[in-house]
Amino acid sequence: MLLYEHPLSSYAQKVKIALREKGIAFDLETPQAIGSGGSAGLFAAASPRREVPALIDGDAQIFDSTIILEYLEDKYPSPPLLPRDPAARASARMIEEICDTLYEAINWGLSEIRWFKRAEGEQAEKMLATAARQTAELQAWLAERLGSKPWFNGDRFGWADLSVAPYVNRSFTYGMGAAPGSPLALWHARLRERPSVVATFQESDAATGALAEAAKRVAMGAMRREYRDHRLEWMMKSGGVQVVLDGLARNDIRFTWPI
Ligand SMILES: N[C@@H](CCC(=O)N[C@@H](CS)C(=O)NCC(=O)O)C(=O)O
Repeated sequence: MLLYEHPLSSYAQKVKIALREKGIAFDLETPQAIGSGGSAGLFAAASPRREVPALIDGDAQIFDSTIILEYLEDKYPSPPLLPRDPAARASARMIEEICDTLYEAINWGLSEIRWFKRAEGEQAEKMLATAARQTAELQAWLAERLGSKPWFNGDRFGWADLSVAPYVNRSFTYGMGAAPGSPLALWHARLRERPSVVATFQESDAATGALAEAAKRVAMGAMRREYRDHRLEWMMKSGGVQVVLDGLARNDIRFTWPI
């Protein structure tokens, strides 16, 4: 199995945790020109939006983290990552949906400010404050779903947990983690003991250094950031209308295929 990924992609992290939990051997490759929209070859054929993750398994070419998780669960049902109970399965999927769309967009917006320097000074401060408030609201929603259970999935770690993991972990690295000693913070500490998660977060931490060059790479034309669906909405609703207009004027942002 070959997984096209980027170690900083939360979506790729979900899939790597699942592969490791299931004990499936896989190779990793970061597609050339990822982040520019100009990728080619097998990756681009497998992933028309030119987004990671994409999984190649023999003749099967699968894009989108949720669809890849479903494929893995269908093909390798043991150990199961989804709970058995229909309501618990629906709960796992709803948690994943909120994290992949609304939570991810906040983290992404924060990286646009912090690493890509899309906003600075007072504008950046305001946007950071908005992101902090939104993050706290989503974490409160997640804490309610967790309740007194050890895992979002129930008694055992699973699909719901690996779907929350990259996003809440990123919040901690951005200084927007859950309050120390809170159920969500204790869940995060338990999470960070699992070998599947340790390996995945180590890969992400190792790649963080390259972000120092992010704004320079955009200015050089090596990257055109994908302002898609929830990410674009986050910018528009969180004080970044000018960021979008500037990016369009400089042609260093792009929308999703097909243009
Ligand atoms: N819905 C997709 C989203 C994947 C996605 O947006 N991946 C980003 C990285 S986090 C990407 O590859 N973007 C293309 C680019 O930046 O060029 C999934 O769940 O896999």
